[in-house]
Amino acid sequence: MRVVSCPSEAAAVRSPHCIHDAAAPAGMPISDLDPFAPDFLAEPHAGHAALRDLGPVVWLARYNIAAVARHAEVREVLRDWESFSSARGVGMEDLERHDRLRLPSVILETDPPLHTASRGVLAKALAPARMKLFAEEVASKADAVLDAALTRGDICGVADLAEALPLAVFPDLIGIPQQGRAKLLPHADMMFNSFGPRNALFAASLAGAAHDWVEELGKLEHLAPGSLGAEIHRIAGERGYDPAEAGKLVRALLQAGLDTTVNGLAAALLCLSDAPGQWERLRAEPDLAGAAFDEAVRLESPVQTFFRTAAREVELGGFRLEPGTKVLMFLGAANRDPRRFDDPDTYLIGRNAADHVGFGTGIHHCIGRPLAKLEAETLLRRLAVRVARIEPLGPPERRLNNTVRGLASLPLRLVPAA
Ligand code: OVM
Repeated sequence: MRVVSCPSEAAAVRSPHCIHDAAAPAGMPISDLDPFAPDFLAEPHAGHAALRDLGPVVWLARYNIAAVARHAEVREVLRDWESFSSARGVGMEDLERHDRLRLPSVILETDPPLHTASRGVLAKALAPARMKLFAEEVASKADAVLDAALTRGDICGVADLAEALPLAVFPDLIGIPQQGRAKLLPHADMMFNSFGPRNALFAASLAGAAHDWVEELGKLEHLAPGSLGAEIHRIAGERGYDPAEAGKLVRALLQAGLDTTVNGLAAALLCLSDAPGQWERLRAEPDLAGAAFDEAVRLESPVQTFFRTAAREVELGGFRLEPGTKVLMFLGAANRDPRRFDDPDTYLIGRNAADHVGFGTGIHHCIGRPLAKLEAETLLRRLAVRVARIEPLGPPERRLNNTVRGLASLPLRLVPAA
């Protein structure tokens, strides 16, 4: 990595996708790394270490934005929603100055009080205590997915497990029709690319955009009676929402809840197949299934990055940021910060990783986490009981995305338990 030291040099590395014109605050370390370049996304850890080591805040000269990669500062930015606003967008663009490419999310890209109201509806529908309503259905679908995988023996961990269970569970749970479900993952891929710059990855994923369809699906008339989607409408209605606003909450869940869970599960399968000792530990103690998932989310951080915008003049890491400065948070780098975690690059299902930021922290922390945990914990627990060994059959392939660290394929051999 090259550290750019003078402004004229910095101008030379400006990305063609740069949409900001702010200048680095005096004295802030400057980097010319492009964290959205394919080689960085494929293998981000050396770049993350370099960014952490440059300082508590770094200026990214390619995009004219500030960035934080250490655990302490990522946590600080996530928790100080008054200084670091979500309402101006949690992607690269500043929604006050740039065209909005995404449909406005009424939860992800809002601040209190609007955020508080939206959050309250989804929090009630997705409360941890409600997850037992779904436990039996998830367990029987997990066993069906495992039946099919064990029949094959040699499988793709992504298609046959990590995608298979959430695809069997999530759309039915929300209550959407069968028709068109294949659009959900490509649409999510486009959505998560859209938080980054308008680079080639984003352009290629635009073909998967299904905005009108996802918006239509949020309407009560398309949602099965008694489903989670219908329940969201019911709770929202009680709180004075009109049906169109309630539909936006269902849409947010549809956009955010599938791809993330798929890649969290894929991460867990990757970690477990790469660490036979940890797999043996899980087999001996299947109650560690939830911890095995959580530790994989720490290590792989399926959601790698989100942005905030300085709402006013703010101080961060000893520097003063101008109002409107974009701040890129490297969740994945924070989760491997040796300042916070011992042996940070090692998958250890018994570690206490409680304050990792893979699900965020503060008022925007992942609202779907209880549901993701239910799906992942159930599958990993049944896997630990029913499978003796889970072995890599070849190298996994990455699926590159501006936000999501994911896999395209994960060749595995499953050896059934006696
Ligand atoms: C939303 C949304 C979309 C994508 C991701 C996400 C992880 C939220 O529409 O609210 O959060």
